Amino acid sequence: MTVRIGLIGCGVMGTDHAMIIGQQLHGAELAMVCDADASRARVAAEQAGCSRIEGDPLAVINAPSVDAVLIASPDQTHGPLTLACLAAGKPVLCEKPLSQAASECEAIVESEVKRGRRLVQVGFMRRFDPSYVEMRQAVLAGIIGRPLMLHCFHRNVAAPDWFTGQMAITNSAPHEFDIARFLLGGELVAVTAFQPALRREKGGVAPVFMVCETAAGQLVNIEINNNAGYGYDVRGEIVGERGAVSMAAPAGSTLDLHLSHSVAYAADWRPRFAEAYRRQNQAWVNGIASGTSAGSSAWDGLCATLVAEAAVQSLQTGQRTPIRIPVRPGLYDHS
Ligand code: ISE
Repeated sequence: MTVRIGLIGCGVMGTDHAMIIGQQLHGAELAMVCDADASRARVAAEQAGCSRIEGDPLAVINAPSVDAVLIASPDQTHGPLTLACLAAGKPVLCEKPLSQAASECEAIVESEVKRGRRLVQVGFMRRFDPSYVEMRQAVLAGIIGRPLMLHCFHRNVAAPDWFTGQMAITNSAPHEFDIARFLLGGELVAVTAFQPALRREKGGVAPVFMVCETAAGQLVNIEINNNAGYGYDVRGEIVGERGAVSMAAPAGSTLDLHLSHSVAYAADWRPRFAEAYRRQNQAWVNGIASGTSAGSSAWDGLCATLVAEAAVQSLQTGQRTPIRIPVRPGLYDHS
């Protein structure tokens, strides 16, 4: 079976997904591409040998020639388009976040529970990153003892001037919210968010620093720094009662020159997590072909958005803010 994929959104991530589908996946093809800008759609489609361009996302979702949908359009469209995929009975891989509003995530969960099977995978690709997988395996094997703390850095080179601390939480930080749940195997139940003072002339968004507490009494600190300046740098370390396990970022080479030894940073998340995206998308396609599901579910998407909403509230109030996670439906017990 070749899974015929409809792609919605041809910005930075959509274009990258088109390349992955066309050049790296087995058992899938790009059947239709949609973007409001037809020229962007054509560029993305050409990377995958696709000739079907569409301007209406619902036409893609409901097309008989499309078996599954990949949503890579702007964040605020993710919820409604995912609901439209469920209404059409089509498997969907939705880029993170599932929605910026927990209420939309809840509607998606409710729709899936009524249907009685998972159709939604959320694009938290770090669960497929080899380094994070090894860290999770170390926790499951008990190698470092009971995990006590998780330290997370998430640094981008630069963000546009309109990028805000709230966006750092709702757009960038969901990766850490989801990977913390994946690595520690539990829920986040409270969050306190801070920002350091920047020199006025510096401009741009200041880093956001969060301390999350888990239901098991562990601590997770998360630095989101969208204007780090030096490189795309994501790090993680789990500290246990007997040891620690840290992420090892992939490096193609090291350079020895002028009395220095160096490793280059990626410019952004696409090269840094290229293998994670490939594995995530291949797992999605394999799941569709075999009638199973993979990766982060709509429930995981809801939990990440609930954490984000609480973190935004904490940043606004300066208070420690509880995260109210509802009872998980049985549909998601083993996903
Ligand atoms: C972007 O959407 C991503 O998913 C990247 O992983 C993250 O580093 C970046 O900050 C987000 O804007």
